[in-house]
Amino acid sequence: MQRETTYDVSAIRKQFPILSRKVKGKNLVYLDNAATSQKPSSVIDALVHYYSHYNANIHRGLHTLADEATAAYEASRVAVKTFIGASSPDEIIFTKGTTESINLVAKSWGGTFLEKDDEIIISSLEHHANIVPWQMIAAEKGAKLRVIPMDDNGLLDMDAYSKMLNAKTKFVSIVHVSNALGIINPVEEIIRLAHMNNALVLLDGAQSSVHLDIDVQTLDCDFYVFSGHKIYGPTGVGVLYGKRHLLEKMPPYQGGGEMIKEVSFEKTTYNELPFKFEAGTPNIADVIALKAGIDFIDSIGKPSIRKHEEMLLEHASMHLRKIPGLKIIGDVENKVSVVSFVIDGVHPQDLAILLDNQGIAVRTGHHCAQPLMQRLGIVGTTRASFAAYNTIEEIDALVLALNKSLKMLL
Ligand code: 7TS
Repeated sequence: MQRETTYDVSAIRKQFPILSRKVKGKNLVYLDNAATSQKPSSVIDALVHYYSHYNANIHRGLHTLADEATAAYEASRVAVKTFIGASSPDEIIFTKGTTESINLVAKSWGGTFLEKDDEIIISSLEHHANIVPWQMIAAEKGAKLRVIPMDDNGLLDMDAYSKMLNAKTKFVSIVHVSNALGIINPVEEIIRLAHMNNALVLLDGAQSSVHLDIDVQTLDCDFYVFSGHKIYGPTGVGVLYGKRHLLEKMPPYQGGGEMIKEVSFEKTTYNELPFKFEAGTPNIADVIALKAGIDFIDSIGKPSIRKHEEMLLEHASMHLRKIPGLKIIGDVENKVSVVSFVIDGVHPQDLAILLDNQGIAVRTGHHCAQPLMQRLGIVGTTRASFAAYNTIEEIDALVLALNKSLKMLL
């Protein structure tokens, strides 16, 4: 039997309570998954179960509840390790999210190893979270931020990149998949060239972690970061993966409890990995529930989800292209299930309001990628992004609602 026939989208939808709600009297059509995915009952239940049955602080108390909470917290670390193919759970640091993970690396690694006139490379497609922390540390250290240019379709200029690499290049921080356009960057080649030049590479996996099979050891990236809330997990928890030998050389990001071995007023010795980077009481409940998000993905399998999402993307792109004046931005071969578009004479914000009135949730605006919008010469786009639970009927509802909205706007 073929995969498509075994993909039971209605059974998947039943696992997401929010999908049965109405918005403005209409069935919710949630197409803003690149901002945050919805949560299956298993994730919601994991939160409730933790608070109802074994809420305790971890790694500290010698009592049953603390032992259970510690075991569940550490089980989540092991699940993340497997999810991205790291070699050890010690290389998995829990943070608040992608933003905090990038800030941690910029401050801790950059603060220690960057010197005046060193160069950091990012790309034209970055989310602000992978621009601002590097600008901050570059200003502090007198280092320089360089940007890989792209063509009008959003494809990076790899020739320009290879020419940019030089003896001063210390770090390359690149978005794996663009949040605004869905384009998958050629990160294997970016990493290979950076390493030939002795520069380290961080991959911003906020968008890739949910769609693509990730094996950090095969990719050979030095750091990989992502957010739990975009992979069907809760908000407030994210991940920093780093190669052990790099994390070992980096100083702690914050000081406090848990990250120490021994403290006196004269001197503190730091704890081992990963605890060195997890100062204070962490976000125990959300870390535990993150495992349920990963288990949800594993229960279907990323390749099956990807195939379903590709079918949705193809269907959406085909029908959107037929709308007069509509242009898909980043309409390239190698992308995930995100479709970003502009329509002649229509402001994305006006469109979003009309779509919301019809129960359809999409994202409009600059998508926290203002330099990308400037490069494209647009104020923003309308972005529909698809997840495991979306259906062909929802895409058709989007297309119908778009045509209806355009009649009112034009
Ligand atoms: N990097 C990328 C590529 C992202 O897509 C996002 C969030 C972040 C970093 C920041 O993640 P956070 O969890 O720390 O906030 N992207 C989006 C988006 O596209 N719409 O809303 C949030």
